[in-house]
Amino acid sequence: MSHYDVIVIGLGGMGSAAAYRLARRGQRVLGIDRFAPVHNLGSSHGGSRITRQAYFEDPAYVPLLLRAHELWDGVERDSGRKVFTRCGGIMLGGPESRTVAGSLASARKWELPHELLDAAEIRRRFPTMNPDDHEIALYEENAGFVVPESSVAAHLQLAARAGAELHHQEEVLSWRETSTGVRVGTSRNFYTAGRLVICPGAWAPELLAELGIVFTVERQVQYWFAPSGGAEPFRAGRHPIYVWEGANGRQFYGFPSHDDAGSVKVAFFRGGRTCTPETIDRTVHSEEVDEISAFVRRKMPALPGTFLRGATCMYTNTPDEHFVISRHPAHERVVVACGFSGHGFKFVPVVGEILADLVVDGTTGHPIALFDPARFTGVPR
Ligand code: PYC
Repeated sequence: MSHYDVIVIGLGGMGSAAAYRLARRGQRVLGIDRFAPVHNLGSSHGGSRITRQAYFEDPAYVPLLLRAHELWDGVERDSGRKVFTRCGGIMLGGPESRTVAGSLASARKWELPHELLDAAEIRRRFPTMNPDDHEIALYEENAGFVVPESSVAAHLQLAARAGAELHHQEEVLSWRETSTGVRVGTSRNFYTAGRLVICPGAWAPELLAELGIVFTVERQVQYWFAPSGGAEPFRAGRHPIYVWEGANGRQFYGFPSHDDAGSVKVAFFRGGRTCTPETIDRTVHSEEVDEISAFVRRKMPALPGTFLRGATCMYTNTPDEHFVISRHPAHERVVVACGFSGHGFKFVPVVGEILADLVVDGTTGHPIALFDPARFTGVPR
């Protein structure tokens, strides 16, 4: 049986970053994933994920985002792959909306560069957008998007270069803590290690049932359209990433066009059906295309234009939509990162750094109190 310092279960966004950061810190790492890289069966695909810093969800995320942006630059430099495009971003809605008011609170608390735009200024700067007169936006130039597939590929490449052993198409069937370490059983073999990192994505309910957290896995649909009038006004540089909150609190979001086909991606943020990785309906239905088309048409008159394609993906939501990043409350040799609730990808490199800290040092200097699983279970770490 092969022995390692650390085994990382799951090599999607978070696990690939953990494998890299651990190997870089001199650990003998085995990473295991049930699929071949880079796949579209989990939550690390779709060509783009928003990144931003004036975080409406909670100002506690901001220091992590500042560090993540530094680390994205390093990952690009070291891997030679383009991962992060800083194209600016706007958070739109009524002045009291969570999207606008929450972003402004974070920007003010952390003195982040930002501007407040009224509806006329939004229309002037971004002619693709047609807000209602009462709507405003917080603009931040440091926002943009990361390409999840490139992130996974870059982190796996860097992990392998730093000495990690990476096993793909190998399913983890069991794990347990022993008196001296951990033992992991897979579809191919048994392995032992001193420590275990579990980054299960949508498989959290199955692999981390013992945490006692009610995870809800949610089906999400991403849509790509060819705008009427062409993609030029939607290109990065002219068009920002955005999250737009409607009067009923429903948010939709989107990206500039960044492919040769001139496609523009939009999606609703949340509101999808509950699923599991096994039961998810991967067909995108015409009623769904009609629903998002009607929604975006009101706000962005050149959309929907022509529907090109749709793809499904999964969010793994915690009850409060904040992450879980922690040492396992019941197993001192195990560290977990899960429940990213549809807004985690932008944190990938800093989550990798935190997981490596927790394994190697037993603690981290990053502020992660918000992500303690004890908030749900009352069981302290
Ligand atoms: O991660 O910022 C985000 C996001 C917004 C909408 C969906 N994801």
